[in-house]
Amino acid sequence: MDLDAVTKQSALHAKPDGLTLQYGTAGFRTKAEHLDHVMFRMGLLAVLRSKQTKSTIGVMVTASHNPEEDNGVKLVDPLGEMLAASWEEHATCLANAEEQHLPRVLVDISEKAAVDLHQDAFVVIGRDTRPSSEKLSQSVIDGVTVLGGQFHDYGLLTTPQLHYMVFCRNSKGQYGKATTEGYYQKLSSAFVELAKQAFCSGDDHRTLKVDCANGIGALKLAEMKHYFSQGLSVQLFNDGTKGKLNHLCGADFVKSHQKPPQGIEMKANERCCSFDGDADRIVYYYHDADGQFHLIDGDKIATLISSFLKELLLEIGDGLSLGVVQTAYANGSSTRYLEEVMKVPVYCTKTGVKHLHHKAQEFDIGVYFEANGHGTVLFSKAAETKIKQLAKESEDEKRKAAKMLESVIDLFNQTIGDAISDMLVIEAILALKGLTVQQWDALYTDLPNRQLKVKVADRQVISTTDAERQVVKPPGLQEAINDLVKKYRLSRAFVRPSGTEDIVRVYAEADSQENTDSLAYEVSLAVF
Ligand code: NG1
Ligand code: ZN
Repeated sequence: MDLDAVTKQSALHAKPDGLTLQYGTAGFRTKAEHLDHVMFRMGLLAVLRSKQTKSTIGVMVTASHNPEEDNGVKLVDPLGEMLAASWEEHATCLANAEEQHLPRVLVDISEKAAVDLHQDAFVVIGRDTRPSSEKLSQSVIDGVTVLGGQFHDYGLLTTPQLHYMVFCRNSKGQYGKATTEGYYQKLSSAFVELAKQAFCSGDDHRTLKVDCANGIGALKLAEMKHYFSQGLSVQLFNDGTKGKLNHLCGADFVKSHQKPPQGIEMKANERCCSFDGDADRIVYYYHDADGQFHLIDGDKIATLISSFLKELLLEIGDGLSLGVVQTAYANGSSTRYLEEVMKVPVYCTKTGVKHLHHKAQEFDIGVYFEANGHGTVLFSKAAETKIKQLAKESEDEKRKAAKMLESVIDLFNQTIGDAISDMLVIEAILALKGLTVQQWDALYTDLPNRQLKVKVADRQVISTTDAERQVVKPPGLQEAINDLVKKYRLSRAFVRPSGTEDIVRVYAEADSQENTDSLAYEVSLAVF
């Protein structure tokens, strides 16, 4: 490690005095103008992580659904998953080290993590469409090169595309080709294969309106749509040519305001969906004939997918286990439906996909979704092998189901939630099952729910347990919440500090929207 060179380069990416940031739920996120030093240092860290794991590491420059002025960065581990928790601590130490301590912190991390400094390093970089992203990703590259790392800059990519690239490179091509072309081909051929079977059963050609949040999803979907046009035509809205990123549009806006995005023309009963700013989340929705808006969120997506998978698993009859993973934000009706009607085991983890992802890995087939539309399905190696074998050897219905599952495995981005991949999965399932968006929506009725944000002096004074459903500190707060919840029917409420914004989030459910809103408001007063 040439520490003198690091010190020299770092002076060009100097840390503002006194600024401290934390590697949170989705890496570092704050105003773009405060992030130059963080980007440079994450370039350094990616090289160390690459040397330690002897694998390609990814660095994604994005702030997802945050306003356009923000930015962020996260590292992607060898299998395309989120950075290991122990390295999140290293990331926080490195980002917050004052200039003069930087060399010592680098040496400390290398020693603590037993990094072999003679090992080669390779880092791949992607970025979203924010105006600040190009310059910030150049700072990442400066960090990589000053430590002698090799790199490939993919330029503009969706977050899940970068995760895909990392896994492809480390699985030596087994997962797919590490190019956007490879990604488009892998997903599209799996989709077209499934769509063909739906057309056999008489479904017409499908169309879908997509709100792209004025983000990267628009560029990538525009490139990709020709690959799967045999099975689906997509019409893009909020494609970034006019509006501002995530402003009054996108999955986060639709989910949190429970209303349609601006900039999309919706006709009654027409299926529409929204991506978020880096295209790793998706929600569906429609207007009914009375003009009422219906949101189909991550919970209903998980329900559709798991009921489809469960049917196929029954068909192949091979005893493979299926589990669904949610967070405390999952609507109570979805949990009840999955457990009581579908008889599928459901687990609750802390917020943040890394927690859901790890839990989902415990099953042969693990379905995980956050209510906000971030999720995917993981297939264990054993399940994949079994399914492939049945697709070759078994007969008739069993073989058909196994072949369908084989395509489904290819269609999911198994590294992380992916709006494009999830959209194609959903479209394929709806076509195969001959379901309209209304029929899908009618699987169960959401309990009225409300999310509020509360600004407090220090959000970290709140700590939680039981997958964030119970407050431990400050004392008395949980008792106060319990008392408020008791006042309403079918009610539930919890609070937790956000990992991506400087706020405390309040969530409430109850029997009517009016009661839910009162409960959420009363709980937010208790938080002050
Ligand atoms: P925080 O800010 O920690 O609640 C939000 C989302 C998460 C996850 C991350 C990363 C909610 C309630 N929280 O985290 O689910 O998606 O952003 O983008 O939607
Ligand atoms: Zn996102």
